[in-house]
Amino acid sequence: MQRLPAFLKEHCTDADVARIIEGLMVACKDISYRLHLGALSGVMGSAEQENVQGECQKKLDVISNDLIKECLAAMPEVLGLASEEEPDPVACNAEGQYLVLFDPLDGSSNIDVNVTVGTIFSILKAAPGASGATAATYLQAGSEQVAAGYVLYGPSTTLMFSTGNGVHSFTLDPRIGEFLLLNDKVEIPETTSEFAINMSNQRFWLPQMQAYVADLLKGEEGPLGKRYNMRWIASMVAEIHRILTRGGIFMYPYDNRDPSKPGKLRLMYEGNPMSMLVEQAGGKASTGFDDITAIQPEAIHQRVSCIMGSAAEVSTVVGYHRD
Ligand code: P6P
Repeated sequence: MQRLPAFLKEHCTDADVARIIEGLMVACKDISYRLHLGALSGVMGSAEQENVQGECQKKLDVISNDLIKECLAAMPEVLGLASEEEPDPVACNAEGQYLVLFDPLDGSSNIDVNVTVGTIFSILKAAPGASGATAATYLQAGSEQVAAGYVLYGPSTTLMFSTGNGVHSFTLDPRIGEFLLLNDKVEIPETTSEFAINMSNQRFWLPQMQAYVADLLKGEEGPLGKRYNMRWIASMVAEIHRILTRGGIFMYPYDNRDPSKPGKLRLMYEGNPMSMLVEQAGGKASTGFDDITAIQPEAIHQRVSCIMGSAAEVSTVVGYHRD
């Protein structure tokens, strides 16, 4: 089974991007090791502080963020970074041409109950002369991403990424510390009967989303004509990994609990990278009204309504929003 460095050398035309992905994996292998020690690592529980999102940080949120920052700051290819756990962008190396945006540990509310979490990353190219410390440098549409991926810390540690020529999956062999190629062309089935959404928010959704979910719950007798199954892990990386592996639709749609937030998930380092992966694997990613990767960002931590997965099912949901 091909090792990640050899695969990148063969398939990633941009050597700088290849080096950034390889460098990121050094931090992710360290995160994987600490997570798989669980409570023995002594880093479970709350960090007793909040991040810029107003969310209570776990100790491993802070540790993971620091590990990734340290890795990226040491790479001459990296001009700057933006993180869910950082209020502002962080300049790295003036000679760098790339920007790395990441959620160091997505789903971290699951850590203390031993449920799968993951690191999500997005890579953009900086405009010539841009500053890594300025938010405007990062505010590019998802269609501009040169690479995107995640590392899933589950029963096994899996890397899924794309540099624009399909989606590739790897599994970490902890005996040798290498990511080994599993599938060089990951594809999402066109149709599905499996949906993922947090049903407790049903009364806060737009009427269009309420109508779609009501119809899919009618099963074979309803207008969608089939029985659906439901999953909700409360860890986007785990949901998207399942969908990339066997199909499905993931939805964290707009809800009116806080009108200032058009969704819970963050566009730049959750919505965009996951949308690139889903689209590269033959799926679709929409807000219900627009393609996620077409959105022109206005702020690094802005939120977005996410509906993504099997193309035919996402098109059905978009149809409910447009009719
Ligand atoms: P809820 C994790 O906190 C996250 O950002 C995503 O990974 C996940 O899909 C979602 O929030 C879960 O949200 O409201 O169901 O806890």
